[in-house]
Amino acid sequence: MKRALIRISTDRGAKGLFSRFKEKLSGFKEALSSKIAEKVSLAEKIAGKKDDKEIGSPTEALPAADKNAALETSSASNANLSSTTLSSASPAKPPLFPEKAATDNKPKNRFSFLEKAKSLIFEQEIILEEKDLEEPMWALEMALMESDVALPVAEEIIREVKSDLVGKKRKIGANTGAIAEQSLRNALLTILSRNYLDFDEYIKTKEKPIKILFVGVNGTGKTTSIAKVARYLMNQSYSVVLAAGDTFRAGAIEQLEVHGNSLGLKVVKHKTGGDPAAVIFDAIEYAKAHNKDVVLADTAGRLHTNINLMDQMRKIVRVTKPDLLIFVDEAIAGNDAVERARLFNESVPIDGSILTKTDADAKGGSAISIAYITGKPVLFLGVGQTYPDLVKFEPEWLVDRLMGEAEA
Ligand SMILES: Nc1nc2c(ncn2[C@@H]2O[C@H](COP(=O)(O)OP(=O)(O)OP(=O)(O)O)[C@@H](O)[C@H]2O)c(=O)[nH]1
Ligand SMILES: [Mg+2]
Repeated sequence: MKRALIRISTDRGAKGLFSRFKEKLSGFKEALSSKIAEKVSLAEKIAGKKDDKEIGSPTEALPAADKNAALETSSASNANLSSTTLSSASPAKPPLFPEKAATDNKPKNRFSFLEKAKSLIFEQEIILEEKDLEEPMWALEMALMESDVALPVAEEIIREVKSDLVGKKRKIGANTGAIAEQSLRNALLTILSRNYLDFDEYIKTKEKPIKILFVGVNGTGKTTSIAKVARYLMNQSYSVVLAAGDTFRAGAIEQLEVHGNSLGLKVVKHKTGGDPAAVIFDAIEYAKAHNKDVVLADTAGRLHTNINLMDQMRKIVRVTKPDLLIFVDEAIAGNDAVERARLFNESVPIDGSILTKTDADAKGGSAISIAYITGKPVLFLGVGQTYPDLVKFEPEWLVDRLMGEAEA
């Protein structure tokens, strides 16, 4: 099901969007294509020899070397057996090396041929076996690791791709790369859809005022994301109040006020150094008194290792009981962002994430990994520095860009 998306401007840093991820994937696509090409050419070789022998002959689909061996074997057998598998065979000639022929005349020749034939082409189709995928899977694993996809997520993607490719019949088409792409696309969609939450539906159905708290490390884009989400909600006719809960960093209250003024929103604030829990509590009371729909609360940036600030965060959560605790981090931080999300989530369970600066992210690993690792949905992606540069997270949108099928 396609949902409406906010359009992103195309003029801002979008060129680099996941460019490295796409580049790295080409190794996987090439490895799979060349493996398929190898199988196809082997099959064609066999098909070329097919006319030589009658249907029903066990030699009809053998590679040249096996075929000769089998013919030799059959000829040798003709001398001893009344029935023959090669009805068109000319009167039996003595084998050139009778001893060798006798040794080779074992059922294993035919069985190994049958095994091989199984993996070859029937009616323009190819069946890939697990061993065919060793090289392509290695290339895929490397691509995912180099794109900062977290290890358990990379392993899951590889499992998905493998189970999709192994054993199933694939039509041989002109574009073998499409097989690789489709399979990876499905795997990514499966993984990214796992923790999906429809933010719009949540806001629509949740009792008002809805309290949303934004947390994360310094400078990742919390305050900017609050302003973007405020505008996003206002566009859907919701009323919004901002809470200046970052009482720690100099200038943080003023920064939120600038956004409040631009958007025409009430900003509830105390003085710098005040108690953030009290500010946010006041903003909630204000929203209740004025029938506002949503409170968006800013907080100071903090590292999970800062015990005092993490205690403060727990206190804010205890006092204000947010409906959504949103972890904000920047996509460009890659594995670090994913690890920080995991640690925040362990300290105070989050409800979802926003990944900012996706517009500058060439790798894509954090966007692929963060929901899987935290078990909580990605709600939005930040794709630039202005208010409209916010995309509601949709697995299809992200996969289209990761796979290079759409430009941001
Ligand atoms: N390119 C880009 N820049 C962004 C995005 N989101 C935020 N920024 C920029 O990141 C910088 C920091 O943003 P803030 O919103 O102040 O970050 P913060 O997390 O509130 O920072 P602290 O309050 O200091 O912890 C600003 O220059 C923003 O313009 C984004 O999606 N893309
Ligand atoms: Mg801030």
